Amino acid sequence: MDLAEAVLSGNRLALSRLLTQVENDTPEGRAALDALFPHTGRAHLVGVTGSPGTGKSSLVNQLARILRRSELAGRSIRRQDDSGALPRVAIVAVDPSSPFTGGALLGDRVRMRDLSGDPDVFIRSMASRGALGGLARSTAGVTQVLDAAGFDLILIETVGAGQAEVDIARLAHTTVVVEAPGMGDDIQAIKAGILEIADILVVNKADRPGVESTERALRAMLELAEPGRKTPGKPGWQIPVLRTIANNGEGAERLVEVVLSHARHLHETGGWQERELARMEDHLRRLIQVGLVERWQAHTPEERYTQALQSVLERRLSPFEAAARLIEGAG
Ligand SMILES: Nc1nc2c(ncn2[C@@H]2O[C@H](COP(=O)(O)OP(=O)(O)O)[C@@H](O)[C@H]2O)c(=O)[nH]1
Ligand SMILES: [Mg+2]
Repeated sequence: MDLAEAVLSGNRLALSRLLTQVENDTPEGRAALDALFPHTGRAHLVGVTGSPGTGKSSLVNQLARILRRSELAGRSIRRQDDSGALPRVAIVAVDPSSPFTGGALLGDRVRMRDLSGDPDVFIRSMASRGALGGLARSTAGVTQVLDAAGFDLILIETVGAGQAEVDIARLAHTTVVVEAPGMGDDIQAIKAGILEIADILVVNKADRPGVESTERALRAMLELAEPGRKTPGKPGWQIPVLRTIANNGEGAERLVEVVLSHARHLHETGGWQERELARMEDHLRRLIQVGLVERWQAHTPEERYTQALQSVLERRLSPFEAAARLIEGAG
């Protein structure tokens, strides 16, 4: 049995192995992704993003716990397959400082203990490496594998700090942006442009002073942003601003409900398909870009590149001229 088949049959070890292959972009990983792709498209991808320390990991923990708790699941949280089973949950932590990584702090390990041992919860940390959209690409691959492996909800934690994170957030059907009081006067996420991709805003650490002013600032931002909103799948969705205390789980149930209702909203309004289109377009464009650059690099001797760069430095060629020559010469 090959890796892809083993993953489809629910083998966790095979799943871990394949995720490593996909992260390293090996030929075996690519082949398995090709084989698994027809089995994808069922999972609800939920991005959880925000500045470091806002409580994303804690919140993701709470969400997973709630989704796996039977007394709560009695409401609307069931698998789509009529089995009556609880949804299977995967967590992908792209945050390099995430407690899901090997160097976890003691407190973080304690937090994670609630989830470990549940065979229907799978936690994976992404190594934070790779240039040229590499991280976004491997995250896309990892979520595809988890989707094919039958995880209903895939929670993707990213640090909202730059374009790479915005790109990763774009993978999600539902994006939760997490803020916390006292993160400075101007809200961090706005600087990163991440508010534009938010479907749900969370003010975590609602036990801390300043929660009202953070919430007010977010609402004011929403009012300003609303007219120009062009993100696919948005129509008719009022971006809610929720308060949570991820430490003790307060507000987390409500957040789960809102996340699930966002998926329902997308399905009912056709927003899901729009998002799928946008997601796949984004992914495909990225693969083409990376593939073209890789091909160009393989055909361009390093010296040609260095010489062209030198010519630009000496003002003998403009950057445009140099780029054009390098691209043409690459055949
Ligand atoms: N007071 C308070 N602390 C919190 C809350 N949520 C998380 N924390 C703490 O904030 C710190 C950072 O949390 P973490 O989940 O690792 O944040 P991340 O960097 O966004 O993933 C940890 O020490 C948490 O225990 C909260 O709602 N209230
Ligand atoms: Mg974290």
